[in-house]
Amino acid sequence: MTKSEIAISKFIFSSALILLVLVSGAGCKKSKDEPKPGPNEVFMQNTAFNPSSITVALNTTITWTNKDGTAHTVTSNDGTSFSSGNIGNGGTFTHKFTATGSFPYHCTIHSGMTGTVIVN
Ligand SMILES: [Cu+2]
Repeated sequence: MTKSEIAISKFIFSSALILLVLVSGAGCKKSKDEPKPGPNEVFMQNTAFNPSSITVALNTTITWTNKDGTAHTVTSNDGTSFSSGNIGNGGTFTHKFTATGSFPYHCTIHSGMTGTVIVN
C-alpha cells in the first residue's frame, strides 16, 4: 500500500464509524421520545386507545396507562366486565381476562374513544 492508499483506507474506516454512531444514536433517541406499548399494554394517548384492538391469550392481564394530561376511563361496553373509573395522567388500570371472546370498551368521558380486547 502506498501512503495515499493508507490515508484513503483510514478516511473510509473513520467515516463508516462516524456514520454508525450517528445512525445508532438517532435510533435510540427516537425510541426514547416515543415509547411504545408493550405486548399486554394499551396506552391512552392523544384521546385514543393505542392499540385500539389487542389480541391476548386467556388469563392475560392487560395494563392501560394514561399518557394524556386529561383523565380517561376504561369501561366495558356491557357495563359489568370492567370499569376503571377516572384515570389521571400517568395513572394505570389493570384487568385480567379470564374468559375468551371479544370485549369492546370505551372511555366514558370521550365518546369517540373506543377499543376492543380479543381473548383467545
Ligand atoms: Cu377519554
